[in-house]
Parts: sequence; structure tokens; C-alpha cells
Amino acid sequence: MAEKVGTTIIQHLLSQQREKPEATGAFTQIINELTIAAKVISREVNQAGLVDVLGATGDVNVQGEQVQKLDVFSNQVVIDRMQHIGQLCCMGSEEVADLIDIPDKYPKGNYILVFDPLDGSSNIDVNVSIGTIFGIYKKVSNETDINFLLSDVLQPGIKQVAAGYIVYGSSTIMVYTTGNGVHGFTLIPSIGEFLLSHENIRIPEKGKTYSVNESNYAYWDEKTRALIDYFKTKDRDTKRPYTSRYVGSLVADFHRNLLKGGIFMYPADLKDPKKPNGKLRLMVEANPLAMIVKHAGGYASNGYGPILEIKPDELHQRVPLYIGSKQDVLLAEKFIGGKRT
Ligand code: P6P
Repeated sequence: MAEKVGTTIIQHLLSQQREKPEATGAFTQIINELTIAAKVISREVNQAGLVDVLGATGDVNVQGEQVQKLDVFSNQVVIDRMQHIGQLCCMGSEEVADLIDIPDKYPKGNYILVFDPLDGSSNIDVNVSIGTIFGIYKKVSNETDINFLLSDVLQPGIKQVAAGYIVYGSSTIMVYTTGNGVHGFTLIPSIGEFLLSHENIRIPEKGKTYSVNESNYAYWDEKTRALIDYFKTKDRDTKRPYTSRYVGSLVADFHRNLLKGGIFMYPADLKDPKKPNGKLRLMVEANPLAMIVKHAGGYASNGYGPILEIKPDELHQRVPLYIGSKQDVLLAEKFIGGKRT
């Protein structure tokens, strides 16, 4: 009796594609190719302790951060995998200062991929979960020259047509949305396939967990401190204090809160005058996760309004991020932005 394999990502994508008469199959090709990149990265991440991919290259990336070898490797894997499929006009990577062109030997397409190839890389050599994050936009101009495509890339996150992440943890899980629910697939190494394991993920309306790096307390303004103090204050009616969980790896913290509820926060801080808006990037971290949490029933804010409505000024701009259970993020907006819900 043949063992029932389960639903593969390509099977799930094709079923979603069939529901959209206008679908061209471009998403299916893009996301399917991303799963191949994810499998290659997963293999290296899981062997990192065994082979010489640990440790820093000695380089510093466009963010001014120490580049770990797996960062460089993962970035190249995504570029190599995605550039040949003929669906992209360019790419934007957290690891690369400027837009990445598609070589002339490959056809160009109408989609844009922005990605963080390996987020949380400072955790690589201590075996903490790390992740890849991606967002997909459709080109709005008729441009094909890389020197004139930046305005096609700098679209508000609400214009993303798909978004997702892969978390390399106790298992490798890929979560994506094309706007029709949020779905998770677990990599089964024995067959080399991602199989549907979390169909139509919904984040609890209100959580019991807050995630923030409290060592930044001295660098926060009074409103931010008041918000964090709120989650830590005992109050039976509002089931406080919340539990604190902070891995220091955005994808790991986000994935836990997506499944169990909670709020992840990376507030603006005064730690580095060059980064008044905190550490996280709008295009390759906040926007993709904001699309996912929105379609799972949650919300993402910069403390004043929806992340997805921010018009980007530059490819690597940073943004304060409050993301997770809708009630908790709306509360953050009341503290930070004084918003009346
Ligand atoms: P901190 C990892 O470097 C990262 O970009 C995110 O994955 C993570 O959420 C954040 O930085 C952690 O930053 O300042 O708390 O160490």
C-alpha cells in the first residue's frame, strides 16, 4: 500500500492557482523555486556545526553588520536559484546595497523579489533557529533597465502579491501567503519535500506573550517604557503580566507568536543615532511578516499606523515594528502613537 504523502507546496500552489482564472503560474514558479533554495540553505544550516561554514567572513554587509559565512552562502543560493526562472525583473537583498539585476542570458519577468536570505545570523554558531524572509511585488512600470526599477521596488507593503518565510529550527518550516490564507509546510528530509502541516493559520486575537529586547530599556522614550511596563504589570482582569519570550531571531519569535499569539516589538531607540527607527528593515523583514500576520488575522504597526501603508523611501530603510495579535498591537499604538481605537 503506497504511503499517503500529503499535500506538497506545489500541489497547494496549483490548487490556489486554479481558483484564480487570471493566474499565470508565475507565483507557483517563484515560490516553488524558493522552496528549492530553502532546501539547500536548510541542509547547510543543519550541517553548520559540522562543516566549515561557521564563523564570520570578516566582511561587513550594507547594514554595517558582521557577515557570517552562511549569510553569504544563503544570499548567493537565493540569487542563483531565482535569477533563471524568467519571472523576475530584479531582486533586493538585505545583504546587497543596490538592486540585483537579472543576467542578460535569462529572460526578465514582471515580478520583484525582496528577501533577507538568513535573518538572525548572529545565532548561527549557537544553534538557535534562524530564517529566510521574502516578499513579492508586481512591477508597475514598463522599465526593464535595473537603473530605473527602484520605484517599482519601493512600493508600500500592501502591494505585495505574496510573502513568506522559512524558519530553520527543530524542523524546517515554510510559511507563505498569496492573500488567500496563511499556510505552513514542514520539510520532510526523507522525501525532500515540504508537506502541508499548518493549513490556514490564524493568530489568536489577544496573546499572553511579549517579545522585546529589554536591555534597550535605557534607550527607549517614556511611551515605549510605559508600554513594556504595562505588559509586565500584574492585573488579573487583563491577564497580566504577560510571559516574556525573546529568542533574538525575528523569524523564530514571529513564528512562535503567529501560532500561539503574542506581540513582537522592536521599538525605535536612541542606541545608535544612525538608526533612530530601531534595527529592523521595512522591505525585507517588516513588510513580508506584516502581510502574513494580516492574512492570519493579526496586525503590524510602526506604533502610529499600519506597516503595510508606509511608502518606502529607500531599499534598506529601518522601521519600528510592533507585530502579532491584533488587540496587543492596537494597544501598542495607543501607548506609542496615542491612537484611540
Ligand atoms: P537585538 C537578528 O540580527 C535580527 O535582525 C532579528 O532577527 C532579531 O529579531 C533582532 O536582530 C535582534 O536584535 O538588538 O535584540 O539583538
